[in-house]
Amino acid sequence: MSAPTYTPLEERPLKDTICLFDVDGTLTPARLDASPEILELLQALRKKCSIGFVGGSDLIKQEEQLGKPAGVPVTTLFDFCFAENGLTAYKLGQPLPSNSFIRWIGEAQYKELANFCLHYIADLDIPVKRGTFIEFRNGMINVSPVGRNASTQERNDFEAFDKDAKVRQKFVAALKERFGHLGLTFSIGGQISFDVFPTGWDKTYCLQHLENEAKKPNGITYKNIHFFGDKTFEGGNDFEIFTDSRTIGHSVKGPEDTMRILKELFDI
Ligand code: M1P
Repeated sequence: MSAPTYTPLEERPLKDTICLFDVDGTLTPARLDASPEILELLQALRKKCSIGFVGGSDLIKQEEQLGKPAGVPVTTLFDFCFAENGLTAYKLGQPLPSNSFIRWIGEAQYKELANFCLHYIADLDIPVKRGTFIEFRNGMINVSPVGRNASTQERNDFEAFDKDAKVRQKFVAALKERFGHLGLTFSIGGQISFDVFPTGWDKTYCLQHLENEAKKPNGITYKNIHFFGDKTFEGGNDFEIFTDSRTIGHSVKGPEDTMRILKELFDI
């Protein structure tokens, strides 16, 4: 595919409508590439309204799953690209204001938080400890009592151990007690760790970029924000934006289902 040409946003038939898509499990099979069919359908949809994606991973991952299979930069395929839930954002290929965890929390408070975690881990009596107990990411930190260098076997062992020992649950309770005033969310999602990020930095974060559009000269007020996601159940990472009063939520079973709903809704 060569870089798609597009009609200016304000000249599209449904100019106050945008379709926002989760990536994994919605536009692509989990962790795999987008199919030519869905990429083509998205460009047909783009003739009618604005389109965007909102993914939890960084832009490199979305480039691999969406841009690479299309053979063009991912920022040319969508009007709005929201990586890391919108902390990194592009409109028509141009960057929008970005944000980061460290900018939000500040060095002094971050140091307190990191020191607390490292002391807490040092005092933990667990079967195995490896390395990288705090992973510093752009939009969050990831804290692991066993350490992110754990092998697959060590991961599985820790997960099994933690089911009974509740190491992570107790760790999170201690953090909430000590840092409750900071407005942080602690999320135990995987096998060996938990994520720490500012409350509200879920997928709803990207909606502020759309709201900002309305404030620009001749900017568009998006009255209909359709969101498509597969993890829309409580605890899933699409839940907040799916249930947000600003969006019209669609729960999908996979890319084929997304395509089916789009064809029905937009006659494409
Ligand atoms: O996607 C769920 C979690 O997956 C990983 O967790 P773990 O290493 O504990 O299995 C991490 O990438 C974590 O950030 C993420 O929430």
